[in-house]
Amino acid sequence: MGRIDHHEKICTLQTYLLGQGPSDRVIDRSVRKIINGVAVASKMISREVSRIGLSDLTGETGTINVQGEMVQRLDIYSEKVISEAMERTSSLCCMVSEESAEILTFPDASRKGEYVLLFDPLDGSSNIDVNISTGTIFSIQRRVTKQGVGSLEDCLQKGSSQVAAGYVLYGASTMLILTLGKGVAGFTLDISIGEFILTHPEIKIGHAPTKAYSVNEANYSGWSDNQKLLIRTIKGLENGEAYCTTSRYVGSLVADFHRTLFKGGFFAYPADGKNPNGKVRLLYEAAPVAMICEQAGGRASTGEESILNVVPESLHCRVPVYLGSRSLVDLTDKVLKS
Ligand code: FBP
Repeated sequence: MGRIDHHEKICTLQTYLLGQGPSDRVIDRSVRKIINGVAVASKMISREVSRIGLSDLTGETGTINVQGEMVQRLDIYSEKVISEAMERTSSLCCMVSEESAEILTFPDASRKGEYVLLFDPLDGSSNIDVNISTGTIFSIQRRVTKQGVGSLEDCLQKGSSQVAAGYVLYGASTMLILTLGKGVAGFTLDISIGEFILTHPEIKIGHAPTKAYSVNEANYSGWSDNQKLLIRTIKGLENGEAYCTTSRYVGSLVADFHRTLFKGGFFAYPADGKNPNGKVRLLYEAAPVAMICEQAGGRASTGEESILNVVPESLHCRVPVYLGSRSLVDLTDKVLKS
């Protein structure tokens, strides 16, 4: 009898959301439609990312977005395919995208939608044309207003009320990491059948012996004394005891967080002279990643409070980010408050 092929026991994203996988929890129909919609759009983005250099989606559009960043063609393509997939779900009252200054709504569908999607269509886009990993990050909130098209009130909710959060990593393989508030699961895209297959049913933050710290040290001169003390302490320069024995920095939040999730360690984007509130956006970058991190047994802090407790001030507001293994984020809070 031949080797049993793993795929004969496959659990796809759809079957997982229908409670036919390891968890028998059936997810709300609208949330299922939204997550499946993001999954379909991310397959299209994955195809285009893997064809960079071959397609006319390479390079910049020549326009600057609300963040003051040069917009890449793939940023716009990614926002478009996600928006079109979401319109077909009729489950959203509105959306917030990193690439759009204002709230996005659909003329007809928005009225019926019970949820809000907040997303970064292509994170790390400055790495696209050098073929380094990028990603799509998403957060789903239940609307708070009663009816009609969604409003600012529906968007500016704390991370602690997220119904679901996830990201898709466009790396050596394309992976979707998802939490629905009860643990974290990972799915790998099998391009031979075009399905996200459950490959990591229960992700817990890693405990690799050689933990990496991940921060852009080029910003060091703009850090406060306590922030400098924190990084020196982690590197063992303060008392000779290194908490992390190596450093890694890709410059794509999704890629740097994914490694931290699977191997343990520490990722930070502190506030600094250039970025007084840090660089990472709260609603569609920090909050979803923080929910995944904490659901996997890690911690996510601004240095003052849990990222999930921060009250958003505006659609594109930023927060300082310190996340990863509990012990390292506990150390962060202790040093930064000292
Ligand atoms: P976008 O690419 O979505 O704008 O995200 C910003 C980002 O690229 C993060 O992914 C990453 O963590 C950070 O900026 C890197 O910033 P820097 O180049 O300043 O280190």
